[in-house]
Amino acid sequence: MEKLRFLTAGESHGQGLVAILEGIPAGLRLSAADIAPDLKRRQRGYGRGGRMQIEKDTVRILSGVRYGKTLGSPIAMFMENLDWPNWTAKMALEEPVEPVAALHMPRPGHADLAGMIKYRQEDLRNILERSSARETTARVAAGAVARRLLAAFGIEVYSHVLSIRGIQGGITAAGFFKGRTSRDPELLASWRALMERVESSPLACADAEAETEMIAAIDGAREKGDTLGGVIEIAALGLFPGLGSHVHWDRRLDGLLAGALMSIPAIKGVEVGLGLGVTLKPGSQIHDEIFHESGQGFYRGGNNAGGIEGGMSNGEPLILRVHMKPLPTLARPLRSVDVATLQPQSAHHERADVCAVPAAAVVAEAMTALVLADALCVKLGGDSISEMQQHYASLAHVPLGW
Ligand code: EPS
Repeated sequence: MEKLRFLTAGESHGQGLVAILEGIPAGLRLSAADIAPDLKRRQRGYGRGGRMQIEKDTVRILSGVRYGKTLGSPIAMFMENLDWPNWTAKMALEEPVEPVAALHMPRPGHADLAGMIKYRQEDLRNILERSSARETTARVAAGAVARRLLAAFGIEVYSHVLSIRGIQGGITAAGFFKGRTSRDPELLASWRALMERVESSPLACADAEAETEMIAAIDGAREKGDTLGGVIEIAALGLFPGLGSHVHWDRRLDGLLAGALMSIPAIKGVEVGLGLGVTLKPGSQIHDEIFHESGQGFYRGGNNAGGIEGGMSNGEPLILRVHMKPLPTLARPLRSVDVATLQPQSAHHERADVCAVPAAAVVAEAMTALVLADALCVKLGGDSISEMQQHYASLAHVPLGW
């Protein structure tokens, strides 16, 4: 990212998580209450393990805000691990007085073995604590701030679960907005209502019938000591043309989004618009024809491009699909090798989730929001919200404005 940057710190069972977000312009209204809903949403989902009964993620803003508004200085945030008191010996900062048993059986599909080799560690806890998806709590806090910035310019980011283990819901943002402009207030209102229903559903799925089947699949996987992955759809609305750029590889919005989303643990693929489907049809059936109407401006016959052409937003809804693998911590573990004895052994098992796709959807929203907020800052420039708003207002007056 060019204007925004963020770092996270913290181990899964350590004292807590830290996020530092820098580059948010001055003058954005922000309080912990703006971040709380996303932290809560990330803890959701049928198929999560016991840990989510312990944690009640809340954020303490340590810097970067005064009298309810950002200062333009780094925003530091702290989220406490409520599980920490149960881990003070195993995760002590000092040498333990009593020896603590090391973990020796790496899990196939996890960071364990490659991490142990890379960092020359004999206890796989030294790897798993940081590779745990607990870290995504800090990303969601940073993403919630980015979302506030986007909202100040009418940009909204949504997500929902499309499928679990191949069980497919029938409702997609791509289908919902097909051939209709997302700037239509009535259509937008019914999309928002749909997304509100998604929020109250156990798997964040828009299709209630498919969801019942997905829940049964998760129950079945839990009984077998197995785990399930799935697909998330992201939709960002209210974007104007020109975020990102065609001029260089590291300015292309699709590349930036794919990289950010692929950095989420367990994410194995990202598609934009029609995605891999573009290989199946000729160009004449793929590309979205261009129309213009006075008052309405430019619009498209469809949105196979998913809102991005030439590495830039084109003003249509941004549609992404994010593919998540089943989690590698299995209650009925796969075969592995004890790294101390080099003898065959079952992989390590700790308490974990059977399915975390609904949680990953919120993380995917956060990463999308951070990339879009960065692109917005690059496009509009300025160090304060009021400066950005002046630039934003001027876009409507250029001859090829939107
Ligand atoms: C995770 C294992 C589980 C999950 C965790 C990710 O944690 P624990 O080992 O404490 O039971 O709950 O996710 C979170 C803690 C979270 O906040 O999302 C793993 O091994 O990646």
